[in-house]
Amino acid sequence: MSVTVVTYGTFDLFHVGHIRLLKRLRAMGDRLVVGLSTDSFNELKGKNVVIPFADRKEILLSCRYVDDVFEENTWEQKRDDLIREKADIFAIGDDWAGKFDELEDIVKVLYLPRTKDISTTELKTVMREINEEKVREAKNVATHLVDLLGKL
Ligand code: C2G
Repeated sequence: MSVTVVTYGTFDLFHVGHIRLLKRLRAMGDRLVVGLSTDSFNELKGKNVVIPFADRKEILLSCRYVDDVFEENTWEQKRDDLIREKADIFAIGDDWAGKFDELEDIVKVLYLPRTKDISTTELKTVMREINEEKVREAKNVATHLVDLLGKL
């Protein structure tokens, strides 16, 4: 009797928090299928994704824990997806705790602890800070050059 697990997410800037969740989900069954948020659905979710859907899908399909990926375009499609995929378990990070309990009549619903100290948002912040530092350095160099030229 094979056990299919289904989860959903954006998985932007793929990081260790994502991989640890997928690893745990895959260990719960024999097949893990991911509903991957499309770029348009991310706009609905209020998320500015860095990596486009096609690349995020390719990355997930390259992950040893993921067996298949389908598009997540709406909030309302989960029930149909779970039936189509013959899911036994719906599982997602506990930042969603309680949000999908209405699916309990067709699948086991689980909320797993998130990995601490890593998120796409934090990665974006670090990248922005690195970029701002580079801009400051470039401005300092430019100012120094102007000073030098002024002395010629
Ligand atoms: N996650 C995690 N630890 C982190 C970051 C993320 O366990 N440090 C988990 C999230 O809890 C989620 C999955 O990784 O289960 C994907 O995270 P996101 O891409 O942020 O997914 P989200 O935008 O929450 O999409 O309809 C459901 C939504 O599509 C879920």
